[in-house]
Amino acid sequence: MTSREKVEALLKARSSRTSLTAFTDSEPGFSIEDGYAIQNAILNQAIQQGEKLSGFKMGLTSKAKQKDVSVFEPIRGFLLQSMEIVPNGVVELSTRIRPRAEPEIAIVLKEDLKGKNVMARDIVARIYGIYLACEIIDSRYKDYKFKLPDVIADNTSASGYLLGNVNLLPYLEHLRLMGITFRRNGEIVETGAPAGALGDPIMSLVELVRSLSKTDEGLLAGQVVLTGGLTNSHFILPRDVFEVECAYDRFSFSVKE
Ligand code: OOG
Ligand code: MG
Repeated sequence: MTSREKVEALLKARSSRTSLTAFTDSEPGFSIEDGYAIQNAILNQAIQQGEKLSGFKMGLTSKAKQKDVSVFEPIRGFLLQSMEIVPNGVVELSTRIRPRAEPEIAIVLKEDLKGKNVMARDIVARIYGIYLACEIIDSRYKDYKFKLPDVIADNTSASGYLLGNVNLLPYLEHLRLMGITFRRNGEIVETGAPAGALGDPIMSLVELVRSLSKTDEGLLAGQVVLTGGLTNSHFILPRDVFEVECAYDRFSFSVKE
């Protein structure tokens, strides 16, 4: 399969809601670089169709997530404005294949930042906001079975995201060890802490900015960064209500057929 065919296959999987087998199954030489080239082609196509880039996501930054999909390296994807769902809003199943949800922390900078030697303090000096978040992922591969290059090509399974309304920046000092609960229909299904993401969600931004700098790109003020799932993700089913909560914020979403 050519790169173009892979792009088309991923887009078609999404629009027809039928999953693919991972490219690496039949093409063991398919590389991480090939994966990012496909992810970029998908982003460029979305931009050409009038979509707006709203930020980036880091994935597989926690042990819980890495074990779940048997991929042990952080990855980067992009977010589009159209993927954002308002807090306490509705997540639609009709445009997705087999979505799952995972609690995360999102960070927004107030100043642009780029550079391959960026440090945590460079991030901290530029934070505008820190938000409780939830990501909706939806692998375009059957049963979430993929290797690193495949999941990168599939924009790291990105499908949607919600951010809470409370800016947690005043509590930065307590962020790493601030407990988070994840409830499905009132029952706790996961508990976690922001430290789950590379020890500190700030380190996810360090990784992201360093990774963007390889192609001389950077993170822009106002862009949303999802720093990575803190717990296992959970399948979302019709009529489910999920809630994410921490000491200073909580929001929910309901799931519609
Ligand atoms: C890959 C996406 C990983 C995260 O936060 O770790 C991710 C997947 O689980 O399908 O979004
Ligand atoms: Mg995620």
